[in-house]
Amino acid sequence: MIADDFTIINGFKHIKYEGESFFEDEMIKRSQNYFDFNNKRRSIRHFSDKEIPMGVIENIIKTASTAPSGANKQPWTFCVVKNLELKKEIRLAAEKEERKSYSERMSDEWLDDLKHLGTDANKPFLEKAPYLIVVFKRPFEYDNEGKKHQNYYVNESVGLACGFLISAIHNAGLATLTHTPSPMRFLEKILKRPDNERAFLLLPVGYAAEKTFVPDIKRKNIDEVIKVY
Ligand code: IYR
Repeated sequence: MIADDFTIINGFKHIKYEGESFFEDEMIKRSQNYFDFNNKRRSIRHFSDKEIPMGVIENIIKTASTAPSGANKQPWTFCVVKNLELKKEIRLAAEKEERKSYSERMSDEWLDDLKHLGTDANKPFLEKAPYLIVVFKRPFEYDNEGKKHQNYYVNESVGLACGFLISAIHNAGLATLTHTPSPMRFLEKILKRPDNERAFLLLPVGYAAEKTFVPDIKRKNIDEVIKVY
């Protein structure tokens, strides 16, 4: 006899979906509130060095790790850097790449597009923020015999996990910045990551510094981003 709280598909156990659903009025309220909350999220460049409990960082990363991924391979590793010397080493290496990017690699149009954000090659937040989360993608895995196995939709999967991560950081009342010092190979070296990992994104995490200013920019209007068929 098969119990009604699970079933077998292709020989694999499937359990009951436990997702919640709501009556329409509740759904409207919740979706509006969630938007209002997310609409307050901003990327910031000035952090306080105030401590954050490691348990919060763990919860944030557990949330990121709930993201969907190709064939459920969860092809990501989140490195948490709190060590001051390591943060400094990362800052110096990132600034070295960024100086090259700003002076040689980025086009005039790109530099022009960045002007209103007030960015430059200096990245003091990489030392100031209490934590750096360095996200690595894992294009393949090794099995116990050392044979390689590809992961699937790795960029999509890790991009989604980063979205969840950023949202969880905001939910905790903390702030971050999606920092992409390019090229990012130095992060693999400094953190001594295995050869199946590639740096994907670098996120300083902390409280916003007191009186943080952010650029006065607007999100696109709903009519510009939605097309209903
Ligand atoms: N990676 C550089 C440049 C940069 C690029 C984009 I696209 C931005 O939105 C902001 C900055 C830097 O972090 O300064």
